[in-house]
Amino acid sequence: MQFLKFRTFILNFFLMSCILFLNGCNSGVLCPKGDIAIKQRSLILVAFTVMLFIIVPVFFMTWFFSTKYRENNIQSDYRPHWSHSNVIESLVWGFPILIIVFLSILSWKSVHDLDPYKKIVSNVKPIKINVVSLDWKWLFIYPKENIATVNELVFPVNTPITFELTSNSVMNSFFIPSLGSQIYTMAGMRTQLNLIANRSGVYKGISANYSGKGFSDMKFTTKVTSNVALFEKWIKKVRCSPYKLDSISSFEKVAYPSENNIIEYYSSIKNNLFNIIIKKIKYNRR
Ligand SMILES: [Cu+2]
Repeated sequence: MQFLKFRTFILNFFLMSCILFLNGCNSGVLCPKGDIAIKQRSLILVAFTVMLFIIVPVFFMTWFFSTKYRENNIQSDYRPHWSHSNVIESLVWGFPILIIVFLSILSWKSVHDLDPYKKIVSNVKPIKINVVSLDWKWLFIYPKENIATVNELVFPVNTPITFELTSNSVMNSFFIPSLGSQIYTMAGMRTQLNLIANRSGVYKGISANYSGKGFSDMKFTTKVTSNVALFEKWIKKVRCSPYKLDSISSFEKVAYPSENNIIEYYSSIKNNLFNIIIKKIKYNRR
């Protein structure tokens, strides 16, 4: 009876894991849709595998030593005066040192290679987008196109995107898991992030840093269009919006705290708005 129960449990557990593993991924860090995210995934996987070189032997040794040196094992030698082995000492120190050296080199190289501030090399001209985190929504300003949106980010595939980011409130973190690299937004400061999408699609964007009451709904949609024409069509659509962000007072209205905000379009923006938002906070601190 007990055994049957256990067998049902194992069977259910197995089926549940099948659902989990056969489901496949369609979003997130392990399912990258851009160059940066692909490199970050392989970094995660390499570091994970290297760490298994420690974890697996430790698990094995836990079992091995507890079996071999158990009290009722009469087959093994009893050596109460044994105290040192050069072989064990060199393995215990040497192996972790090798792994740390390897991980250090790997980290050093990838930290520079995947630096968010590093421009992405491409034949395609990058698109500049300014990001402002508000309570509790995201404002995206397209300075060249002279438009802005709330909670919707759109750009074409295979085009490097240069983000400049700031916050109009507390610290937040801008993160599109499918494209990699999260970066902080801070009031009165400017951070940068360079990303590229190699596949069109709709990806979710989140705030990865708790920022208060409306934080859990502070999400945005990232639409990567399959060509430039579709992106330009979208710009035209935004330009048809009756709403404008052409003054500080209109910006303050948008910045007023709200939760679970819908997508909004602004057909024109105040010149230099992004820099004004940064300076406003930087120089108005009491
Ligand atoms: Cu931190």
